Amino acid sequence: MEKKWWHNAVVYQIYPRSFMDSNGDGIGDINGIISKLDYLQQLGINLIWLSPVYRSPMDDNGYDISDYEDIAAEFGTMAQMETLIAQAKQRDIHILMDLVVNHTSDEHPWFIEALKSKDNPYRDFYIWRKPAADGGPPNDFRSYFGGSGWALDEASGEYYLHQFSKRQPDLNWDNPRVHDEVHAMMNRWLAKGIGGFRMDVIDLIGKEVDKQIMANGKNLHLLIRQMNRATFGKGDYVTVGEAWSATPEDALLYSGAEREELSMVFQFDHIKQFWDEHAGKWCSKPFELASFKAVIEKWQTALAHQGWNSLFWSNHDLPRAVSKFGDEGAFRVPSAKMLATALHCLKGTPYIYQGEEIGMTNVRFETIDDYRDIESLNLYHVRLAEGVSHDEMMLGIHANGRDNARTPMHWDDSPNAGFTTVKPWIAVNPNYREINVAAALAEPDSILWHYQKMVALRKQYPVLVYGDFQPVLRDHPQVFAWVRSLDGERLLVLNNFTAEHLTLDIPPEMQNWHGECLISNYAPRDQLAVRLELQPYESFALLIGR
Ligand code: TEU
Ligand code: CA
Repeated sequence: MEKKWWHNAVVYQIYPRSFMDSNGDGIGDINGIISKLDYLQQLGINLIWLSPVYRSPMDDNGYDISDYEDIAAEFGTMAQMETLIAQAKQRDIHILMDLVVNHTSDEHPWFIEALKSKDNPYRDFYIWRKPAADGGPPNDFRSYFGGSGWALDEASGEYYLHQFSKRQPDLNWDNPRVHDEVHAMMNRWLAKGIGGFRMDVIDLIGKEVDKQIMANGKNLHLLIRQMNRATFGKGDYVTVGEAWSATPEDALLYSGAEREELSMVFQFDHIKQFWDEHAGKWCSKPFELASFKAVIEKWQTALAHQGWNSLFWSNHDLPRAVSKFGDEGAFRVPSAKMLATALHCLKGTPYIYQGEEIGMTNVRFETIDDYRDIESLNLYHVRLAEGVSHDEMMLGIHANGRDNARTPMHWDDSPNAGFTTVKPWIAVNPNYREINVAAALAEPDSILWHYQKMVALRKQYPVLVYGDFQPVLRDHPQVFAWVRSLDGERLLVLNNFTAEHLTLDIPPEMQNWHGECLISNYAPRDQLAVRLELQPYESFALLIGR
């Protein structure tokens, strides 16, 4: 496999609205991010995925863009954005901008023009259909944010498509003028010295609307190859596509070296597997290790020698990692460290979502009024109208609502967790007095220093980057273990995924394994034996001596 500069890099995702407020308006901003670059350099990350900071009416917190080449006033100015890019680069950190081109805001000039008349030159930048015979929406396609995916434009009597909110009209990627405009915009951002792009719902841009094929439409990969050749393919950039529909076969199409498409994709099998078939994320199934292991092994094996995996437990749309896969209570610290070791010892590019490195947890606001996320708010009302009880829906939002990830970052135990000096745009998680960066920096054995060590190990040990993945103890119901091997070097990674003390019988062929324990969340383990007594969530990585 051709080695890439970013193969041993770790990505840190920033949700600007909730990261750091520098001007006391309760909203995080670009100068706030700049003020924390030394902290990120100390953590050792080399890439920042920056969720949208572009001009936007913020119907979906910036994923509804009205100007791709201007910065939202509440986040700052283009000059500040250029300073962030430059100051990050000085610290060997490269910025991945969020590319949201499946849709724009309904305040984008293209859409404002399109609304003027059916023969406006920008009309065909969007997807219009005549009403159904009953005057209603053209078909029964549902928006991800509830309700119909079609909105009526009274003036023209036609409906436009919106897969997300009605203020996020979908762009028509069958229109080559859309390609040209987007490619030109991307090249202007690349010229500003960014490191690449995270691409929002990229699997949806090739949609075949009338067949209601939204994801993986027939032209999708052609569109991505065209984008590659017209923009980032000209340089050594990092591109990661969000693809909720992706299978391992799709991922090989997206990230195969000879494909000239993307560096990698975000796939969500390890997330969706715990969603209810019918209620989806609003009714989550309990975590179950066997099927979880099967999904991770599937992806590690499928992209073993071709393509490249992304590795993440959470992001700005998902619940907090330690709440979903670990323990928020007595074992929050060891389980958060186990999740760090497990993720960073798999093959692919690891992503750390802001706050994960200090073990931030989900939040449980009592009333729906404390929530801000358009998806949660919309679906709360939609499902209550369908007869779901308030309590049941609040359970769903507490478990999988997107605001779990969006409460302000905990910098210290001062009011509002040191995020802002005034009332924040969304309430702070009350556990900030215990869980915050200042406390973690002061505690040598904290989750934060564990992440820092894990990020550093990735730069030291090529086996962590390029080593083959081989599961061991496959049938163990509570332990997830594997061996990474490269050029005769072997690394055993063993994780107790439960709060139980476990007696683990070691297979004969592994009993004399010994070497250097690179990282652990309890006492280092530098040799195995006939049997191991594992602590709750115990995890270690053992570089097996030759
Ligand atoms: O997300 C795509 C998406 O489908 C998820 O938001 C979805 O709602 C799911 O329920 C996740 O929990 C991307 C962005 O990441 C998200 O923030 C935007 O809201 C969305 O696209 C529209 O741009
Ligand atoms: Ca601010």
